[in-house]
Amino acid sequence: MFTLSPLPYTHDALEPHIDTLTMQIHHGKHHQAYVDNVNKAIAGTDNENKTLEELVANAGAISAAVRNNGGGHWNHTFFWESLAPNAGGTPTGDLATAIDTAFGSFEEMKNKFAAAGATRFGSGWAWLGVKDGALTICSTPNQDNPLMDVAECKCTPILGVDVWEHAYYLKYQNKRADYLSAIWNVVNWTKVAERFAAAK
Ligand code: MN3
Repeated sequence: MFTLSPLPYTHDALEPHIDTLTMQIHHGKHHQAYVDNVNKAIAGTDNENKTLEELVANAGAISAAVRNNGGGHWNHTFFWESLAPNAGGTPTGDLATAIDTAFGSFEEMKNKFAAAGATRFGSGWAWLGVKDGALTICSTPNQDNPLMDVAECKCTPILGVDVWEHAYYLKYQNKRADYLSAIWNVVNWTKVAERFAAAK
């Protein structure tokens, strides 16, 4: 059975960019619910002993409950680790070079990522990932991600940002673009660079 890991920082650590109450509800209630519901979905089935990565990779073939809640558990775990206090800034090294190669500049990458998040109708995620050795940007609906068999876009994600209203509504209300602009202040580029090195 899966359990909810503590956040890798305190609930108020991402202030003022992501507010404390949002972090408390998002991690303690929303993420906890995905964990509880994926556990319910696999209890007593052949999928009970599969890893989360195995469930996600086969989510479409298994069930809607595993797709939504296994995806939700994987995505949120990935999201918390993608962020950090005293983070942001600009990527360096091989990642910075790959961003320039794929998008022209860091600013253009941010614009394209924000557009992917802003144009996702309803709920979903924006992703920066590696495909065929190069960086790519896309978005997925609901709790899908680019590792799923049913993914709208396939890649190895290195950064994922939640664009569900529950991720930003208390502070940003309907202004998803403002949230997507503020998020760059708390992106953990050290972590993203580690994932890039592993993926390429
Ligand atoms: Mn969420």
